[in-house]
Amino acid sequence: MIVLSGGTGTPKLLNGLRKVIPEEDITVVVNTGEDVWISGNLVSPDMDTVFYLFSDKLDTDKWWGIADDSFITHKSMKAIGYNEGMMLGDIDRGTHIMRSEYLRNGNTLTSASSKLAQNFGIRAKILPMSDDTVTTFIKTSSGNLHFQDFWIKEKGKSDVYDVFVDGASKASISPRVIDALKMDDKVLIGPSNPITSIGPILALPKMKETLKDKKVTAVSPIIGTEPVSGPVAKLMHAKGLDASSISVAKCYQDFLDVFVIDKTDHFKESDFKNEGIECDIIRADTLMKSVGISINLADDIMKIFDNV
Ligand code: GDP
Ligand code: FO1
Repeated sequence: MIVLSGGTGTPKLLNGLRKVIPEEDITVVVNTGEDVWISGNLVSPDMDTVFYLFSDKLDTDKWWGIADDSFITHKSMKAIGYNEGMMLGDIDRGTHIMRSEYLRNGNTLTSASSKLAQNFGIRAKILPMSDDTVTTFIKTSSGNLHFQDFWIKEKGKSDVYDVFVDGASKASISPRVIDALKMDDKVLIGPSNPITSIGPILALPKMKETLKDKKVTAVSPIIGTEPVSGPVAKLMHAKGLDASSISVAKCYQDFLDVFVIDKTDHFKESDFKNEGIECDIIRADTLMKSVGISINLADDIMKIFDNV
């Protein structure tokens, strides 16, 4: 099973999936559009969230960083006049240093990531979507902001006029992702932000065409017109979409076989059909407030794949 992931909604589902199927059978293709160099090292938030999840280190209150990490270095630097913007934990920073050292020694991001996964004792394959630099910018009233500047420094408050994924059209899909897609025909798009988490993965040349030949199931990160969390509504509006499960399905309709919406979603199957969305619509409990709900959702998804 190949899972396309951002850094919050899909990791919650992966937390169930890894208890339902063997970890070795999971390949996660991770968004790197939010990566950023800070204090000399490459921070890759979505990759790190997935690493920490699979190595049982993740802070699952925030869904980023390491549980019980300290922030001594970050706070000491701030006290003498240097604000890193992102709160980098001390142990988390160790991951950034290792990744960056592997890169400085000539490794690709994919091989640096597989070394990290090995060091963490992870058996799932966790692959960055590309070895090339791809960066998501948010066009706002204060200029074009890196996603992290928009989300952390500006607290997502600016008006958003557009979102663009710089470097995507010239980037290549990571060779290990291409191999994984040749070997496996089941692709799950987790409940991640379709614009800033899944959008950059789909923006890579040949990705959408490849997905047309796969069995693709996606889970909505929006229940009816209510996002579970994060800036997805603002970002979808900037792309001319209203924030709804129907609009999420529209983002994927060229290659989507099954769309999983929440059991409480007020849209009916006919509402999707009326918008020209032809895939099967399945209802499930998608609000993953506990690992038990994540496990049940992962179970439901495995049954869907058995029937596609
Ligand atoms: P990011 O990288 O932190 O933006 O994380 P993702 O893109 O992976 O996840 C953010 C999206 O996950 C948001 O649009 C949320 O609405 C959605 N989300 C978060 N938790 C849940 C959940 O429990 N269920 C569902 N269906 N969506 C969720
Ligand atoms: N999110 C915040 O809202 N504030 C932070 O200070 C912050 C620090 C941070 C450090 C490492 C990391 O991997 C993620 C971090 N995040 C922080 C989350 C991050 O900004 C985004 O939620 C993800 O990029 C979205 O996937």
